[in-house]
Amino acid sequence: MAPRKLAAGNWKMNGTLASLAEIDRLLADHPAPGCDVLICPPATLVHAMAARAQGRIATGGQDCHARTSGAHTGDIAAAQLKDAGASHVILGHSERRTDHAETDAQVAAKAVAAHQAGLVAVICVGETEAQRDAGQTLDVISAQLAGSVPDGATAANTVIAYEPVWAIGTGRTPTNDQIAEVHALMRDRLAARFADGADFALLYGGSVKPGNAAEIFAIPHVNGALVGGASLKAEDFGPIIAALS
Ligand code: G2H
Repeated sequence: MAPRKLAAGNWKMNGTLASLAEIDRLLADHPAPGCDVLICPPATLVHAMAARAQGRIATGGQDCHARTSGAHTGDIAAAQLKDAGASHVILGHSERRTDHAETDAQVAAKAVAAHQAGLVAVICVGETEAQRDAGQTLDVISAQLAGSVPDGATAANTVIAYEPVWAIGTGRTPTNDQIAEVHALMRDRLAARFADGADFALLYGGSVKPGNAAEIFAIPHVNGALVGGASLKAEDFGPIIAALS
């Protein structure tokens, strides 16, 4: 099995029920995309989005708790996301790692919970600018993969997103060679650890937009993108989906 191509949108803390009109526009403009399409809205919109998209666009959460239930005010269990209609969940996004001090071990525990609930875990890794400047990028990515991806991961239940922290929402992107180097490393690491490591979908994320998507998708081992700002409007996300299709 070759890795599946995936255009994933991360709405972050943006959007209201009115924003779901973008789903209608995407479905009208791209009725039969040549790749999987996923949108991860705020938790408040997961159920409504899943109902609106009717399986033609997958719906995901942006985080889940490692436990299945209990006294964890404000948190959401993986099974609750599944119950609301989600099929995926983003885990270990750098904004979670920074804002909530999430560790690799916590991300791995959340991924186990996601898998147990039947969700695909979209696990994010990425170096800071200081780490890149210090020549530590490959070591950082290797360590995050080793620590954040649980032993039960398979190509069917896990997607990896490489998101350099310094490229997120900044308009800056790595060079094609820098993306290629990290994606080749991730492929090697996954293939060394998992029987189907060659089949995991590997996404690039960080300031992907219509103008740079095709170039990024041409890089070896880039199987799609995790898109933030440019996923909010169909007029931006649509061309990215088309570039991957
Ligand atoms: C990186 C990305 C989406 P943006 O966080 O995960 O956001 O495309 O806005 O840089």
